[in-house]
Amino acid sequence: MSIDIGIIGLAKSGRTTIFNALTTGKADTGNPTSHVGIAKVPEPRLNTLADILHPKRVVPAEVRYIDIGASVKSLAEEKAPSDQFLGQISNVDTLINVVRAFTNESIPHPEGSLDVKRDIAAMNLELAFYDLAIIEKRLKRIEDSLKGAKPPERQTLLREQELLARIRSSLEKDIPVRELNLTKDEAKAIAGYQFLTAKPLLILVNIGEEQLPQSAPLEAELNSNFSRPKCRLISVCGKLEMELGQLENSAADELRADFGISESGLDRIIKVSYELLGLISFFTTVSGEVKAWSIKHGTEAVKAAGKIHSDMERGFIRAEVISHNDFVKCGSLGEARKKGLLRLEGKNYIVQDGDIINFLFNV
Ligand SMILES: Nc1nc2c(ncn2[C@@H]2O[C@H](COP(=O)(O)OP(=O)(O)O)[C@@H](O)[C@H]2O)c(=O)[nH]1
Ligand SMILES: [Mg+2]
Repeated sequence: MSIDIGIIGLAKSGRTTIFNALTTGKADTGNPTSHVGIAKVPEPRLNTLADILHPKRVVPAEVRYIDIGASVKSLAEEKAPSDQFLGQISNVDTLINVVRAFTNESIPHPEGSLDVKRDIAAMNLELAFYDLAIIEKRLKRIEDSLKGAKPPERQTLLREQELLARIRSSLEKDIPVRELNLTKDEAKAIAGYQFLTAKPLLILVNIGEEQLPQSAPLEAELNSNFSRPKCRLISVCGKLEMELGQLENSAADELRADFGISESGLDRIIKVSYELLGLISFFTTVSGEVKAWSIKHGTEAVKAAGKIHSDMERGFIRAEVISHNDFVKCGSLGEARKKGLLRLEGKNYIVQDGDIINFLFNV
């Protein structure tokens, strides 16, 4: 299971540019189809481990970015362009909405003028509209099914009808599904619908190079309007990040410094996406490979093992665990064992961010 991040936005907002930057890809920005690419998750602790252990291979975690070529609006309409787009957008774990803030006379804005707030609100509406269309269809079906339904099935249908009606009235009041405090059972009941407003949302304001000096106050101002639960907003210069991605690291750092950017915009995008998704990293160091893995905060050791291999989950015995900090202090697993810092944990141990784990299993 990989983490999938879907890139949406109005036309000419810079979606494909951002996609290229994130995946060091070379997708044609003039081509309105969807693009799929892989990016390595930046993780400084992985490099620290590599410096100590000198492994044969260093393997970062990966995420998949999908530049959804079609507009969300067209997907919500009856004559959807293709099932491929629908499948792609409904299966992503989180959404990035690219909003245009850069000016470029030769590339007209589809709405005729530049207005960041208007465009953010418009996309929020499109997402809600998409979910409402799904709800209407389902409610109609429930009504039909209720006509001939026997008691036990009837109860289930009525419960779902009530839940969907409640979600519909929230959406109509501009409250996305991700902000509803649904119970575990309710969340499970609607999981299959893959509502777009249920997914975490990163609003990515795509600024021009000349706006970089004002990016902090711009972000602060927009955040006071749009930051909500499971929704974050940051600004990035997509075009510059794409160019930086084509350079050697040292040249990129130099250029970034010239622009007064302290942190790579791409690193920030993935960091915030991870926070939105509640993801943490753990590490394995077996057979000459140091690897980083991403899991949801709160995952049990046995499930983390399953992330690596189903055999490890099935035959799980115990996990040898040490925190990244303790390991760095000790400098080797032998020393850590001597100091008693290598812990033996069972199936239900909740994996902590930065844990280095050796899974013991038999099959
Ligand atoms: N000046 C400037 N142009 C940009 C920026 N980001 C994208 N563009 C240009 O805007 C056009 C549309 O970008 P594209 O990524 O294809 O947008 P999409 O339609 O959302 O996929 C392209 O010609 C890009 O080079 C930016 O930050 N500054
Ligand atoms: Mg595009």
